[in-house]
Amino acid sequence: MRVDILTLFPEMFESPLGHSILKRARDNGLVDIVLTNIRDFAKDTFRKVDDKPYGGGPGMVMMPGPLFDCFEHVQNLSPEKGRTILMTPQGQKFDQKKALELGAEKRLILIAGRYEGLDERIRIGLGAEQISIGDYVLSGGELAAMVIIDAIVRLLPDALGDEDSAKDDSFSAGLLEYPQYTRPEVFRNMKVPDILLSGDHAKIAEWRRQQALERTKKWRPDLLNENDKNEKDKG
Ligand code: 6GU
Repeated sequence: MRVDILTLFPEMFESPLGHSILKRARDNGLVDIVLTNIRDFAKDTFRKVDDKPYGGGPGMVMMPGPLFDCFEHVQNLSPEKGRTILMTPQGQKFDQKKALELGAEKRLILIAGRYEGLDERIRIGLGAEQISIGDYVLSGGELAAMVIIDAIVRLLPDALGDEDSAKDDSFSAGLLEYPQYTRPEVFRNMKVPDILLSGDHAKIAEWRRQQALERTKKWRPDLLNENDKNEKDKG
């Protein structure tokens, strides 16, 4: 899969993309992530990409010209048309289901803009879908783009060392994760549940399912309602 990112701050992506699972996925060719600086498409000698809002008001607005030129350049870097996504708090809320859906695409083009700042003609002209990572405002779409890339890439086949670890994730089954333990058996008077030491794999699986269900009821009951709704939608 190929992911293009259009941003004014490509350096922000270096560390998250250069470590751990994302680094390995890139090194192994599972995902090709290409950063393009929108400022390289500014037309004047000051490399200006934003201007004052028509009608007045605080802040600056991202100009449509450089972004359109940048987008057209990026789109032509590969024959695959791709799915274009504008990172914005006005977008559809991103979740695990969306991560799976986007992970099935051959190409994504993510545009990381600034909040008080996209000329409306960018949204309309590019016909981009809009995605938000939650109901709060970030200073720009960069962090949000990194969040969705991380969530998508770790779901790609072979991105994780252990084949099964993504399937068992929180949310994949619509439930929170069951509690995990490792050595030592007793830590500060807290003991690992006996069942996990029993070697009875069927009983362990049933215990884990039960724990996941209880924790979801207690901490995120909204997820259970969400699952019920999805079941009803299916008929
Ligand atoms: Cl995608 N962008 C910005 N600027 N703020 C956000 C967001 C995105 N998602 C939540 N808050």
